[in-house]
Amino acid sequence: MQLLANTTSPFVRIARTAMIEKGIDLPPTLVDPWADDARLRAANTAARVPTLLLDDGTPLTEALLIVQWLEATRPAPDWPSLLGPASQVAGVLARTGIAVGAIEASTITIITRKVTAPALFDETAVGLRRRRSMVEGMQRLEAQAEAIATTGVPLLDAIAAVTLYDYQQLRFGDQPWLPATPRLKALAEAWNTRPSFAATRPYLAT
Ligand SMILES: N[C@@H](CCC(=O)N[C@@H](CS)C(=O)NCC(=O)O)C(=O)O
Repeated sequence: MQLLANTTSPFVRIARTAMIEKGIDLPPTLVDPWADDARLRAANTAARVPTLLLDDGTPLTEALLIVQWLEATRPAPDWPSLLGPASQVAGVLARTGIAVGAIEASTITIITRKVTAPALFDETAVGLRRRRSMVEGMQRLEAQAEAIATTGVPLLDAIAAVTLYDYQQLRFGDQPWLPATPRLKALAEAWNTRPSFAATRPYLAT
């Protein structure tokens, strides 16, 4: 198995954290998705990370599809469920959706800056719309933070919320519009002591 990844992508982090929790602690194969890496191009027509190459060569793409594969192939009770008991799944997925929406707005902002440079995409009408998605997504998750467990095996909502919080700090930590989210901060601090989170924290490669 090979995980094509980079050091910053929040989608990579969701997939990697989930994989580690399901017992697959695979050192990532670092690629630059923007450099048209041949391995990435061959495996994923979208040329994006994460891309997980299974042992039989099957390429899995899209972070949440990788999570689906993990849930299907390593199900509870032999493996921890990332969705929790049936009565909690809707809430877990609803909170995950909020986090993923804000994560997508963040990565679109970072990616589209490459298109519009030297003009800053962030201040355009669409850029401001994406900012609103980030701000409102973080605020809504902050309001629901107490529903996200902080101990035991993390569920998908915890993985996505911490991934969002840390990515926002990395990319937009100096921006005045970034809302204060003390509950999400505490959630991130709690989970980042766990190996699957600590090993996947994003950093800017030099
Ligand atoms: N929907 C995809 C998004 C993956 C994605 O956008 N990855 C970015 C890095 S954060 C990438 O590889 N971008 C390269 C490109 O867009 O060409 C997922 O869930 O995995």
